[in-house]
Amino acid sequence: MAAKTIFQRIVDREIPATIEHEDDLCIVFRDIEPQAPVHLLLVPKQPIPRVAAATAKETQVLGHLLVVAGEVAAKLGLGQGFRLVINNGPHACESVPHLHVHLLAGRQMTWPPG
Ligand code: DGP
Repeated sequence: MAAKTIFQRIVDREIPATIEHEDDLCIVFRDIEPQAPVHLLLVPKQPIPRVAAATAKETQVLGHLLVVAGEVAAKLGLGQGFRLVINNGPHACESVPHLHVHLLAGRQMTWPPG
């Protein structure tokens, strides 16, 4: 069996994290290296490695992550806006091979991203 990712270990409560939301399909916690005043990671409990590895079977959980992003943003009062990012592969600086959505907020973002 493949080794657990660091995010699977957070899901399984083997390592601590500041959790903002949890349900049957996903967990949302604070990023350990925040790039904005609010930086959350939305992680499916099912360990899909990355978007490029997702299949139609994962459609529900992937859509669920976006719905939860909006709900958590509302709960945290992020009415000024937020940015969602998914890094896929080396050119995008993916570092944890367990699909996750970054939610960044609390400052003015710039475009294009780096
Ligand atoms: P990415 O580069 O898209 O794969 O993002 C991985 C993110 O995960 C990065 O912003 C730092 C964060 N991270 C890595 N290890 C941990 C950890 O142990 N706890 C938390 N909360 N975040 C982590």
